[in-house]
Amino acid sequence: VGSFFQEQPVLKNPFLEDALLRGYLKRHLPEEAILSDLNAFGERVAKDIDTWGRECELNPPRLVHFDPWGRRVDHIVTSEAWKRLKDLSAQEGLVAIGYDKSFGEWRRVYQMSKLYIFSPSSGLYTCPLAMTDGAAKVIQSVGVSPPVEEAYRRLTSRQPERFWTSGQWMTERQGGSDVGTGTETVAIPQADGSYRLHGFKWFTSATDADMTLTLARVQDRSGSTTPGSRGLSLFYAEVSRDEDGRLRGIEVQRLKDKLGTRQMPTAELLLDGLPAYRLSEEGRGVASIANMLTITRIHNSISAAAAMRRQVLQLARDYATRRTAFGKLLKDHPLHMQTLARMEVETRAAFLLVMDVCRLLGREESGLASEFDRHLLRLLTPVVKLFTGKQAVAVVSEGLESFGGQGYIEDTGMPGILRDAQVLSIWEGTTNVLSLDVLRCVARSSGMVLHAYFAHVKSLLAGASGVSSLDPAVKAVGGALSELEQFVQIAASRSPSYLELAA
Ligand code: MFK
Ligand code: FAD
Repeated sequence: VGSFFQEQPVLKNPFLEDALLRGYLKRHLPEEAILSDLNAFGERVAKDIDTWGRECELNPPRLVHFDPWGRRVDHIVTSEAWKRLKDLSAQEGLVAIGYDKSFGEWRRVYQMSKLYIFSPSSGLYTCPLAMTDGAAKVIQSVGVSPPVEEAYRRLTSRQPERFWTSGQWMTERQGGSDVGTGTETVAIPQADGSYRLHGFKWFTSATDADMTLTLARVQDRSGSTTPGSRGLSLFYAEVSRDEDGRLRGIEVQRLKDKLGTRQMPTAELLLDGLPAYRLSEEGRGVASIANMLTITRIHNSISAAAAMRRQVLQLARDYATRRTAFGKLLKDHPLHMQTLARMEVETRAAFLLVMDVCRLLGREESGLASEFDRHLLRLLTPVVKLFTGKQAVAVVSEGLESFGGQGYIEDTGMPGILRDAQVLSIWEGTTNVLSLDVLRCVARSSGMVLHAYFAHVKSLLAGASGVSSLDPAVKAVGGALSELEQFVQIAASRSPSYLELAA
């Protein structure tokens, strides 16, 4: 009945379609080889990779506890597409580029641009990649030497057969945000200098990883441990199987039944004598894993900006050229276009903020960062993560509505984008926990991070080409900035320390 069938939105090359990304790269990184790599990758994303990502959603991982003869195997069975995405990630250098010195201070902008194109089609393979990148960063910061030299090479390899991914096992039942107090896992020293870990990790994503970084309390000879954050150390462990095919020192209790992120396995793990090596000094676990948090929080922000970009620019905008209502295409309804324009502005702001953080990270890692840059990077990392995580849920939800009822229909793939956006403000630190992190870093730097921020915004306003200093928007930002600066000065003069100011 009825002869009308709506044309569906079409995903085109996400690099070519994204004028903001291309404009940003042309200004900062105008290397032909890089632009053509991103173009070719964008083509691959639209033609093949998007289908693989969808396959991961349709064919989610499952846990097989026992083999047919009753032996415990704890096998996490993943889809073929998930495995292909691992190989592709190595080939395309999705982690490796970030460690390739030949790209100098722009290595992170290049890597994150690629991940930005990849993320909404990746079947959430960006999750293990984020943790893999974070683990490589931690290893680099503690020193690329045995026992983690080989792991570092594998994490940053472009060869699929050598490439490893890493987990990040921090959260326990008692301690998610508050890992310092809530971690119960203990590390028992062995005669050869290694450790055995015993405990229960409550959330471990992409649990098919080859290795992990995790936190535990070293037990002394009397069996006691030091409570609180100062009692935590950072450990490296490989996920391996013994001759009988059983996981060494790990039991996979169950896979989580989640609102979204269903493409990848998130498990509860019992650590029952997992062999591990201590990477940090005793008691420096949280400070050492903070390097991982910086990287994964930036990845999170890229995923948030990318989800908004896909929902708005690629899909909603395309649909507005195909769907007719009240006698004209949606693109010819000013009110609909105003809605899309608002989402576009939000998305642009998110993209520019996160790219600026990637630029700062690249400067820091190539030894070019000033003290000013380092302060900015420390301040803006939690800010960009908390801001874009929340923003993504609102913008993606609005984007869904721009398809009317079709946005709510499961096999359009759109509900999955919304479900997956919801996690971005939870994992890697919730919004409030990151807000407190901002205050702590203000306090610990005696306000220096704020001064760096004020100076940065002023230099951006002064350097904005083609924009007059009399422009109302520029004047408004300048006014708000001086008010904030004055507030900070008054508060600081009344408060004996920035710690109290933060409180
Ligand atoms: C798709 C892409 C996304 C990828 C997703 C991957 C899958 C999801 C994986 C996860 O969710 S993993 C679990 C993530 N968990 C968290 O993010 C925990 C959130 N809680 C916090 O971040 C708390 O603020 C924190 C646990 C860090 C508080 O612990 P403490 O022990 O009370 O911290 P404290 O005393 O403030 O700091 C201890 C040391 O760490 C200090 O160094 P010093 O001892 O040298 O002074 C701090 O400066 C340092 N530190 C803490 N946070 C830092 C940091 N350094 C740099 N950056 C930070 N953010
Ligand atoms: P809680 O800490 O109990 O927080 C509950 C509420 O209290 C939140 O609103 C929070 O903002 C608020 N709150 C907490 N402390 C404060 C405070 N001081 N002031 C104000 N408000 C506060 N973890 C891993 O380690 N590895 C993983 O691979 C991993 N994968 C995950 C995958 C998924 C899909 C999900 C959903 C989670 C995953 N996590 C993982 C766990 C995640 O990092 C934690 O859930 C998160 O850090 C929050 O911790 P929590 O669940 O204990 O929440």
